[in-house]
Amino acid sequence: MSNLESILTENRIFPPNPAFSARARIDSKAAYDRLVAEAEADYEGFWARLAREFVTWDTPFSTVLDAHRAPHYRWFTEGRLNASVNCIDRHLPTKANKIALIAEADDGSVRHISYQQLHDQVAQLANGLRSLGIAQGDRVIIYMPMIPEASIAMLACARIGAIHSVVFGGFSAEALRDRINDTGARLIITADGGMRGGRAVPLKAAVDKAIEAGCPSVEKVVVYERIGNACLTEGRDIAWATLTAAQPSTCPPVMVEAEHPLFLLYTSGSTGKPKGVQHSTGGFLVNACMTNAWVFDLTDDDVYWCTADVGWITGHSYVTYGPLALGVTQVMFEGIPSYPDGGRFWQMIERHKVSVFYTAPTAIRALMKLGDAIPAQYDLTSLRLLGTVGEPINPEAWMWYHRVIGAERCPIADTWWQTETGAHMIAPLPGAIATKPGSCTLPLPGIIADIVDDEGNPVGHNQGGNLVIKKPWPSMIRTIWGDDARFARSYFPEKLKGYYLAGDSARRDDDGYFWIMGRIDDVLNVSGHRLGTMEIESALVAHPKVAEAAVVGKPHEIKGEAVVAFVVCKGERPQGAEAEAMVNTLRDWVAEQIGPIAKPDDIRFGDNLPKTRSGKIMRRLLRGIAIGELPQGDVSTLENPAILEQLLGK
Ligand code: 7RM
Repeated sequence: MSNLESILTENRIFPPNPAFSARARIDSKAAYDRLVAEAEADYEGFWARLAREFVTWDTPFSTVLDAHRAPHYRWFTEGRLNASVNCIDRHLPTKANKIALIAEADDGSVRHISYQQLHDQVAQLANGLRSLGIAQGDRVIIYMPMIPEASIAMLACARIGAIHSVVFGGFSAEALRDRINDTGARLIITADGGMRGGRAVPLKAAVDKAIEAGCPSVEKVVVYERIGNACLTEGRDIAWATLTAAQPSTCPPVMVEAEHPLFLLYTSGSTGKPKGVQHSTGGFLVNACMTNAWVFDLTDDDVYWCTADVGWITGHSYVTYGPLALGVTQVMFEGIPSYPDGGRFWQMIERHKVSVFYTAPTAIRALMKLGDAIPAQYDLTSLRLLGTVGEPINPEAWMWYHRVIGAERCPIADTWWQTETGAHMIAPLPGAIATKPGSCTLPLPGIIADIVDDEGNPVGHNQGGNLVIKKPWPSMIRTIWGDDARFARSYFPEKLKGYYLAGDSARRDDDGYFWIMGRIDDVLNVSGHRLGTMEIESALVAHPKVAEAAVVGKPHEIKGEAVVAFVVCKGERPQGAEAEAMVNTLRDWVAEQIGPIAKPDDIRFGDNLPKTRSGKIMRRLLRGIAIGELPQGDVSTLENPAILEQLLGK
């Protein structure tokens, strides 16, 4: 890994906007440096201070970090708390009537829910769950559309100490069944359906199918009626409205230990069955609060909007738990960015006066492809900060986001983190850190990130290597549900000196800025040069006719691996002679942008790329297609399965 080469050069730099810094919590590079120094001088003291500042404890902790069972680290051991109290009850004395959720449905109708109303609804559902016999430690599957009741269900579980596992509403019955069975859930909370882009998503039908196929642990199903199509199975299903109707709107919270699992969230690895990532209550909340306060700089007057679904970790830390724990007003959106047209996001920002907006590079690129005229129709002056997450953002898309959406005024927080890390790890503090397009900048104070070779030794500046976190942090993964050995093997491999292995490759530039180069599994080896996929993709997307690109390797007799690029063009997909000409143009372009070594041997055009439901390109499938094989195995987590055939040319 130590000879992983970096070929991307990006020299633009954007200092913090002085107007932003003037009101930011962390307002200068010096303030950032002081926090880094504080954590360095007294690591446990630093985290203890933040844990007391951001989280309300019912019983204070005395131990900060317990490393006896490393890598199963424990944080804030004696502390007791309840996550729903932190997200709701503690705000009631001062802001009971403040709007917690502005929920816009697919059809544009809007509901406002105050913190008091949120409290009452969470309490009623929590009491309802109790009446069904659900108690501390029981697992509950949540399979819901992006409506307030999804967050309410999560918070109701947290209130009684039940462990929730949210399954994204776009997953199939099979994917759902696997997750139900791995958790051994006693209860499922779902809706009759959800609405996305004018079409109903039949959630309850998928639950029925999953249970029919065999989910022996499931006793009850709670069904929220969203689309007026609830079909209840006698003795097993109960309507949400029926369950909650007669319940009191107060519910004494269960004060759990800091290490009590708040939730499990499944994430698919490159091989093997999905991993149930287990998060704690105390440590998770500390980092969720701290990053919403520092990276998004959320304050009482903000209207915050994270477009992620609650089925992803981003929806846990940056929709349900973090923003509510800080007591802010947030927008929650059921639909999709392209419905009724590609102006939906910008229209919603104007309508709700959104000030902090957080979305994924895949959405930014898709909207960029539609041109500048659409966002220009809306008043986006309420925005003060933009964020991205999920993938490396190519400089081209970064610049568009900065110029067209942020009017060159809003800082961009490119946030690197993972399901396993629970919260942002490397991201700019926008009032303090200058940004560079395509870099997630510097580790947050208290996060000891580095880039090392396969033996755990630091590599030099501008050399690619393994991204690691050298010390435990509060919101880190605790284990893989039911598989401690896989947890240790995957994230703390012996040769790496006890560091947490993120599985990403990255480099640091001369200023110490981190540049993510892609997943380690995706690294190419062309004639002995190890190249990250991200840089070649970035060069391709910089061409004015290219909307999206994915790069993989395929075996090559002489070079070891050859570069294969899958490209989506702006406008129509080129065919015949036009495609041939475009192939030559792009090969020359890449050679010119980064050098002949990265020149694709093979370029294929598609209308789209195979992506996970959260928008990540599935390079594993593309590697199969590159050698002419229709991928075998589970493709149910794929957003658009039909694209595989097109890319294969079948
Ligand atoms: C939050 C989330 C994690 C993987 C991670 C990276 C990639 C996420 C960025 C990024 C470059 C970013 N959790 N990734 N954010 N790569 N820059 N800002 O996405 O568990 O679903 O995925 O996503 O490869 O390891 S996740």
